Order: sequence, then C-alpha cells, then structure tokens
Amino acid sequence: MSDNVNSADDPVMDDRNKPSEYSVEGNENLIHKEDLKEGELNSTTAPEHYGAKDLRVLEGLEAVRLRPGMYIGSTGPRGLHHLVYEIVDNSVDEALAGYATHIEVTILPDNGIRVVDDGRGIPVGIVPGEGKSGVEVVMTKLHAGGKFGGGGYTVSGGLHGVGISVVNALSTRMEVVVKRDGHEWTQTYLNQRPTAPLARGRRLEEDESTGTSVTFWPDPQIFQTTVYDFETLRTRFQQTAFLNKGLKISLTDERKPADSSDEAADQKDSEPGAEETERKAVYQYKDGIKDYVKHLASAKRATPIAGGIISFAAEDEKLGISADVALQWTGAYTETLRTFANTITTTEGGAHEEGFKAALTGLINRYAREKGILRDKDDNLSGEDVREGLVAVLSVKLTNPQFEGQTKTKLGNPEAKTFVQRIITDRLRDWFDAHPADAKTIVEKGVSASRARLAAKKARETTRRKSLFESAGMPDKLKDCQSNNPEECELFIVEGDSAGGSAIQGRNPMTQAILPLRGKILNTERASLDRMMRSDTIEALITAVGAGYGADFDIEKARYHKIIIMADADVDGAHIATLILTLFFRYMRDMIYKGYVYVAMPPLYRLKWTKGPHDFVYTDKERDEALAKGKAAGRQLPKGEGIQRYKGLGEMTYQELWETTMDPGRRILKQMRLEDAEAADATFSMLMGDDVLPRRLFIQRNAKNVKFIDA
Ligand code: 0RA
Repeated sequence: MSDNVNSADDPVMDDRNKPSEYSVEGNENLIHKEDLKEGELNSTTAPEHYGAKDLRVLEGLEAVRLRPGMYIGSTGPRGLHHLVYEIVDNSVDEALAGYATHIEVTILPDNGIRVVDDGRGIPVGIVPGEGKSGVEVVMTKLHAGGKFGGGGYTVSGGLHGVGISVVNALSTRMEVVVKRDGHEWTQTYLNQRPTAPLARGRRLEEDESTGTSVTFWPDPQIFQTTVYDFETLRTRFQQTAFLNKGLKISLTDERKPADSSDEAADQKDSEPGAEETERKAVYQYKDGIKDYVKHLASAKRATPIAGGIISFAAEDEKLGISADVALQWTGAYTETLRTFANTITTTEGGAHEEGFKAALTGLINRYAREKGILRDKDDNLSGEDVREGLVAVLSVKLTNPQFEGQTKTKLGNPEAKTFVQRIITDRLRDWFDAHPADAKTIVEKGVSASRARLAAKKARETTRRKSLFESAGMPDKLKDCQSNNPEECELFIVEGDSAGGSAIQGRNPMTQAILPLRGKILNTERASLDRMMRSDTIEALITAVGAGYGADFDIEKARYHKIIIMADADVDGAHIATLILTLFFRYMRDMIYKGYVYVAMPPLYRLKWTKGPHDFVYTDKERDEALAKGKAAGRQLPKGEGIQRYKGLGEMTYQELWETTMDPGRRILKQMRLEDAEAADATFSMLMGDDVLPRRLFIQRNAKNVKFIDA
C-alpha cells in the first residue's frame, strides 16, 4: 500500500503531484555530505570567517543540517516551534537556578524570534581549551550547555534538549547580546558562522540587570514553513509559567495580521469579523500548579465539589526526586490529569502517574470501607471511578529522568512510582482526616461513578446479546469491508448521508469500510459515560472499531488499523473531526498513540482545464500555483465555471471522491498524534465548553487548516 502519510503537522502528498516543499525523505535542497569537498560548507552567502579552527566546529552543525529530524523531531511546524522552546528552555533553566525572573519572547515582523531574559548572561570569557568565548562555544558546539555544570535537577529542556547550537545550525542568521561583567557583548552569526569575535560594547548602567538576548531567523531551506503560530507558542508559554511558579513570560507578536497566518488573507474575505487582534500575552502565576488546576477546571467549566484545591510538595534529597501536586474534584464526568517530569509533559504517563493513581485508588477504597460507605459485599471502586471529575497536575523533578514509550513521553524511573505513591497516600490521608465532610463527598462521587459504570456495562451487554442474532453484532449503518486482516482494513467515518452514499459507491470494498454519521455526534467531553453509551452514533462507532473503550480498551482487538475521519473542509467539518477525535482521545486513546487515527484532506478546488486532466488542489496557494503553471503551459479554463470550489464532500461524484480523497495512491491523510496532550485536551475542552467566542475563533482559524486540531 502506498499511502501518503506523515506526522500530523507534515502533510505529505504522493510523488505524482506533490509540491516540492513537501517531502517524505527530508529537504532535497540540502547538500549531502558526500557532495561536499573537505572543509567546504553548505552555504552560499557566508562572509569571511575569522578563524580556521571553526571549520571543524561547523562540521558538527552541518550534521544537524543534514539530519534535522534527529535533533528537533521534524522540519514541519512542530520542529519550527521547537527552535523557540530550545532557547526559552535555557532561559527557564536560568530561572530555575534562581537568576532569571522574566522572559520576553517576540515574534518579529519577518518571523524572526527574539528571546530576552534577565539571567546571568551566557559566559563571555575565553573558555580554557577552546580558545573562544563562552558565547561562541554555546552557539557552535553541540550539547555545550551542560559543560558549564550546575548539577541538581534544574533541567527544563524540551523533548530533545539539544541546545542553542542546534538553533544556530538551522537558522540563516542569529544575533546574541549578553549583558554581563559590566558590559554589553554582541556577536552575529550568518549561516552558522560568526562574522567576528564576540565584541565588547558599552558599559552597563549602575542599576542595569545582566541577561541574554538571542534572536534567530529559521532557515527556509530547512523548514517547510517559517511562519510561527501565535496560539501554539502562547499555549506552551502559559504552561511553562504554570510549572515555574513566579516566573514571568511574555509573548508579543509584531507581525501584521496578514503575515501571521497562511490563511489570514482569505479569512478576511470570507469572515470579516474573524481577524484576531489579541497579540500579546503575559503569564505569571504566584501559585504555580495550583493556578494550573484552577485554570483547567474553569476551562472545562467544571464546578468544584469539595473544598478548595488540595496541594502539596515533597522532596527526597537522597533519592534526588521531588514532587509537586495540586488536585481538585469537580462535578464533571471526565478526569483531567496533567503529569510532567522535569517540566516536560509526560503525555504517555509512566511511573509517577502510576504511583499517583495507585495511591488515590488505594486510599479512597480503604477510607470508604473504614467509614462504612462501602460495605463488605461491595466491589472496590475502580481507578476510573475515583478519578471521575478529578482535575489534577503532578510535576516531578528528578536527576536522571528516563523517557520511554512511543513518543518518548513516558517516565520510566521506578523510584518515581514509589515516591509519588507514598507521599500522595500520606498527605491525602492527612487531608481527608482534617476535612471529613469533603472526603465523604469525594468518596460518594466515586461510588456514583461506579454505579453508572456498572449500569452502562449491563446495558451494553444486553444490546450485544440482542445483536448476536443480527449481523455479527455490527451496527446497521456500517458498510464493512471484506478483508478480516486489520492491518489492511480502513474505516472511513463520513459526515452526512449523501457523502456516505458516495463513499460507499466509490470505495474499495475489499479493504475500505464506511460508517456514515448523521449530524454532530454527542459531545463526549460533557456527557457522562453512561449517557454517552446510550448514543447510537457513539455505540456504532465503538462497536465498529471493536476494541472496547475506556479502561477495557484493547488495541489488539481493533478491527481496523486506519480510522479515517472524512469531513467537509469547512467549519462544520472541522468541528465534527474534533468531536470524533475527542471520542478517541477520551476513550480509545491508544488508537491515537499507535498512529491509527487520520483525517482525510478533501480537495478545495477543481480546475477544469479544457484539455487534459483536471487538477484537484487542496489550498488557495496551490490553486494559484496550479493556475500559473497551467497558463504558462498554454492551458485554458472554460469561461465562467473553470474553477469549481467544493463546499462539501456531498458535492463530489463518487468517482471524484475516490480519486481525490479515498484512493490510497492519491489521497492525502493527516496522521493524528498527541505529543502535546495538554494542548489537545485544552482545545477539546475549549471546543466543547460553553464559551462560544474562543470556539468560533478556533474553528474559523482552522477550517481549512486541520493541523492544529491535534497540537
Ligand atoms: C552557560 C552557562 C551559564 C549560563 C548560560 C549558559 C546561559 C544560557 C542562556 C541562553 C539563554 N539565556 C541564557 N542564560 C544563561 C552559567 C553562567 C554562570 O555560571 O555565571
């Protein structure tokens, strides 16, 4: 099978019609090492460098340019944003070390990024053995950061934590200004090379703070796009501020609105009110993760059911581990649990999360029996029961974190489990004893969750038994495929009956199954589990996937290894895609981890050339490019109706739907990943909540731009 699949932010098209900026294998514009003569550098505009010894150093950076994905994950939007996190994480480390108090990030008018902090400043003296300034070592040597010592667990660090030199390697220009040792020091890099040694400038004023300012411009030869997304950065820095109590982070966007989004121009045509004007955000939280819990609860519009926010911190110096936790039970039916290790999101959980969950389940069951709320004959409450409505943030720091799992976001250290389990059990027990009325409310919430769970299970068993007499228990609406091999089977979830009809006609019945959905599926965020299970649409979807849901979900039983959400390329379609993703995120999350969930990208336009095959294009930019290319080749469009804009899947004939959106050889799929569950969950909550304005803005921003639904 030749699918055009790549990570969620890097859509890839088939070779036959792909524009050059999309590429599976990386950027063809890059010179490969074999093509370079010794000492020759991959750059066209570098000025005279000032020292011959730089060549060897620059070879290190050249390795980064040859394999950017190994250092920053991807050359799509995610990798582009990662560059900013690399710099900011260094500033955060200065804050953790007790020096920096304020970090200012600015998106410059030309999509350059400036990060300014008031830390100690990068060392300016000559580094023994290197013969160059600390600044230059940090800028040009891979992994130079750690060399300066520090110790302890003041490691913020992003997913990869590779250092400033990687940002230099992937930028066309970089400017560093350091205020330290009584002076301002500056150095500029063009295509990785310093234009001159670090220069000492003016004296600092008497009361002037030390600090570092780093400005960089990502290399458009490396990145698929160099346009930054304000929202992505904003969400990340808000999280950074929550996790670093007291630290002030500001983000300012100096771009003109039209330059700050690929879609901004046409949005203005279609939606005059859609333009965003809010372009500065400042975050500082004096209560850190406690404020985070408050924020998460209000984002999902959940009402606290027992007392205030419970929080505690503990540290074991011998083990080299500390934990900070804040939690609150609310009336919601879902749990929101965010865990971090050394301020890195642990989306896949791991040892610390296991310890946290084990402590809650154990403690609450013991407490419930002691107080006679659970009797001898009653079953224990499950982990899901006791966590229903829980909003919690757990942040651990440890000297030597081991990251494992599919996306390296699962904490492996076993000592984190025992430590967290012990402190949660002890401290929460104390809190329960001091707040017996609140404790009772919390336990009773768990008991009612347990009842609802058992009732839903019974209801499902009844329907399942009933449907045994029908077609193998599969929903009526499902048009299944013939193959029984999940690896080759695809389930298209299609919005609307008419599109569903075309999909059924157009599909390859051997491997492609169709499940048409009518209208919007039930909002899973705000519905209780048992109410959700009573929705036919949801039931049909879960039954079709065939692997159960929630704690009983078993990926081995999944009947399809590709679930393809096929919705219109408009506001409603984006909403429906988000709703379905919510369902998977909440109840079949492993499907997303495994990379089984995709969003299909239907074309936006058809160019009906008078001669030769028609072009299908997927963005306004592609349309303009295809028009220019066609006209240059002397092709013509019929007068009037030469460009057909598809308003929905329903407008396509079944042949067109097959050719453009379903045929594995030609379609474009976006694989959904959840590297950043915080952002995804926040988006879901925001989309599902009652606050209409942020939802409208989001949907307008993303109507033709599904890439940030999963980010
Ligand atoms: C190396 C050593 C020290 C600080 C830094 C680098 C540093 C890097 C960045 C990047 C952005 N802001 C930064 N601030 C500091 C320690 C310096 C010392 O020991 O005085």
